[in-house]
Amino acid sequence: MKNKVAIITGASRGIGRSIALNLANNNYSVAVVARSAEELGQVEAEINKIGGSVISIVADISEECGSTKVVGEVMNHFGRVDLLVNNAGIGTFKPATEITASEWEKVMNVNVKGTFLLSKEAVIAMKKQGSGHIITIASDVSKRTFETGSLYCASKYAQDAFCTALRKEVRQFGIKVSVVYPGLVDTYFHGGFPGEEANKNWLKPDDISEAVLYIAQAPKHVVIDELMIHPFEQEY
Ligand code: NJP
Repeated sequence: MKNKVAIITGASRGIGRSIALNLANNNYSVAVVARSAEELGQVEAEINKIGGSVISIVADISEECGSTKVVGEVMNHFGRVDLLVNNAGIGTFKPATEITASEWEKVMNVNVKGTFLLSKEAVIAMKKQGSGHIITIASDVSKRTFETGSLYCASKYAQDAFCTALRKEVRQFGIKVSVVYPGLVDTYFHGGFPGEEANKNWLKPDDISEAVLYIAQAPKHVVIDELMIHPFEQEY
């Protein structure tokens, strides 16, 4: 069977890297996207090593030219896009009175505008194909809030709302929209390094990539709209 083609944003490390490797291991051709060329090159090399089909695209997904570049290069190289994983994301955690306007814009631009821009370009391509799947890595804080989380939670609520509305728009074109809501995952996201003792019971990136694979591989007549996933020890 011809490989399906997946775009994974934020694939230079953490959850996105694991999703890219897992999809490549399961016969997807993958386009890995992030800003850091060097880290992206390492992921590309890892996928080549396992015999996968991969291109890496250096782009800032919060810019319109970045998202058009990503989908344009994927269409040129692979001729189609079956799966978009909106994974790239950032966070700033502080009391609302200490958040600057530029911090607000930066987080909203990556988490919300980036998801919108990539999804828009992917939907245009998927509509022509009559099929496709968009999976967004949102957060459990798309559905709850916490102190110092006003900016991050606002961005994840908005990202989720965008995806939920998009789901209603694109079902008629054969396009599925799924959202994953992770709890704590042991990555670089929290400012430290993966593997620290304090995070030993957190989810691992591979836990999320297994969930994404499960969602992506659902039969044609099935869609997993939402998947909430937590470390067993994390209260929700
Ligand atoms: O984070 P990290 P995670 N354009 O920091 C990329 C959500 N989440 O894997 O551009 C393009 O290790 C960045 O690459 P680079 C979270 O909100 C996490 O944990 O080279 N790419 C890197 O590859 C996010 O949506 C937890 O710097 C951009 C990647 O994004 C997703 O999971 C909990 C970019 C970030 O890797 C992945 O986060 C939760 C841009 N403008 C939700 N800006 C958690 N870890 O606990 C960043 O509920 N990237």
